[in-house]
Amino acid sequence: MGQVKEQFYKIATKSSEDIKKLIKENGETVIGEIKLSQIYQGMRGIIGLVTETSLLDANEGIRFRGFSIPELIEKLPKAEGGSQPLPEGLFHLMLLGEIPSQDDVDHLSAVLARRSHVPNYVFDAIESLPLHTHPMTQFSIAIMALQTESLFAKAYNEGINKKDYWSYIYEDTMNLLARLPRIAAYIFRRKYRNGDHIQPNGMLDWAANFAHMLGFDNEGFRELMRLYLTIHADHEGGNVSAHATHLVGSALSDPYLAFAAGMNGLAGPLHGLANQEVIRWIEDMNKELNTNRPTKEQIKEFIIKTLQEGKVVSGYGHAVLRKTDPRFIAQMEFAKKHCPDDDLIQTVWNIYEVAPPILSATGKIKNPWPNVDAHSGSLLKHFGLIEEDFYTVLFGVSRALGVLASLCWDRVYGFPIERPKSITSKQINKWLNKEIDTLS
Ligand code: HAX
Repeated sequence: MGQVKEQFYKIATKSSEDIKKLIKENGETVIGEIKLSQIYQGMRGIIGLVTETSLLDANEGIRFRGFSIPELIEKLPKAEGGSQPLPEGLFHLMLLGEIPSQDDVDHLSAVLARRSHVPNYVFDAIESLPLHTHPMTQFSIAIMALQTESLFAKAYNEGINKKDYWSYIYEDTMNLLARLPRIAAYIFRRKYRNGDHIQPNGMLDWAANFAHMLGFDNEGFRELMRLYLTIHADHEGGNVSAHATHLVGSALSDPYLAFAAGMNGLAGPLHGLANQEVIRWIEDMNKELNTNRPTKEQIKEFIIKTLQEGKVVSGYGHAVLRKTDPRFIAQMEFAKKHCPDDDLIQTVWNIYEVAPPILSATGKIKNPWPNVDAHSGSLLKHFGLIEEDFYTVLFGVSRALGVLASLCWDRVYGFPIERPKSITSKQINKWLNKEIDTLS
């Protein structure tokens, strides 16, 4: 057994025993009430999941195993000469619950580099798609093509004890994490660089190697990738990509099937695709106004027009957060250091000044503040990754760290198949009219 796997097993087994005891002693404790409006409105605020890797506070933002984004930036190991955290370190933290040492992270980088080989038939599957296929669709299909590699599916097929599920899920997790950057980079180079592919460099860390395979070898872009792949990794368990991965995994679908489901959710414009939509929205505004730096007054008018047309202002709002997303702030700090005078970045900051009061004034938008997607595209554009259709794939590579770490925990805990109860409106009306006693 590898050193990370052995450590995980030790920590997870102990935690698993604690959970069994907790359920035995407190399983009947009531933790909340559910209002009728909540089941019609996206289950907001209903606590229905356990996710160990991170916790989202509406006013404070995300904490990964108790650490905020600024704390991660300070405490996680860095690349030599770099100032951004290595995302492998965050994976270690989410999986094991402890801040890793530099050696731990170097070890993980080497493990991922060693496991990164992608079989040719995955590339053939990508090649069979029309070039105009959206990169997220290509990404999802490639993950599905790679599913033949699932050690969990193979072992399950041969017959394994349920106590050993976690071990194969762990192996699939590590293999998938190792291979995703290669797949994503292949899609990028195929679609936007005439199929001029770049071989991996096993001496680089996970993010730098990804940047290298995309075709960006400067240190600024590597640092951006390290930050980007860290801050997009996890956002507790209820968001669509995390929840879909967890839900599909609960049927004992292997990590490839489960993660592909998560990616199909991430590809929606109200979730991960918002990073693409933000840039398109700004470019539409610039085109209409024939400028690269719209004034605050012009931005204001364009936001009002967007709302009047019944569209969303992408990059703003959140189902849980009720303040500026700390992931937005982390990117803003990065931009202040590296590219404060960039026209697009200045526009993103101007939108941040004018949008919240307008969104608040609608009286219905619960969170008028920017989320992670409001800033990410402008930084990528600055460093030369200008193809916004690809941005959600970058998000997906990062999101794998959190949702797959969680999947390992799901199987150690032996969580059952997820199956909440649903109800019809007819049944609800009967219950409200006292024609029936209970809602079941
Ligand atoms: N622009 C316009 N209208 C918005 C809005 C926005 N940015 N945010 C919310 N609203 C609207 C909702 O559509 C809803 O309208 P209706 O009552 O007419 O249906 C109303 O305000 C109340 O919504 P809410 O309770 O404040 O927000 P929800 O929890 O329903 O939705 C969303 C949260 C993130 C989906 C929403 O804020 C939104 O659509 N934002 C724009 C898209 C976006 O940036 N998505 C990325 C979110 C972060 C993320 O997951 N990243 O991957």
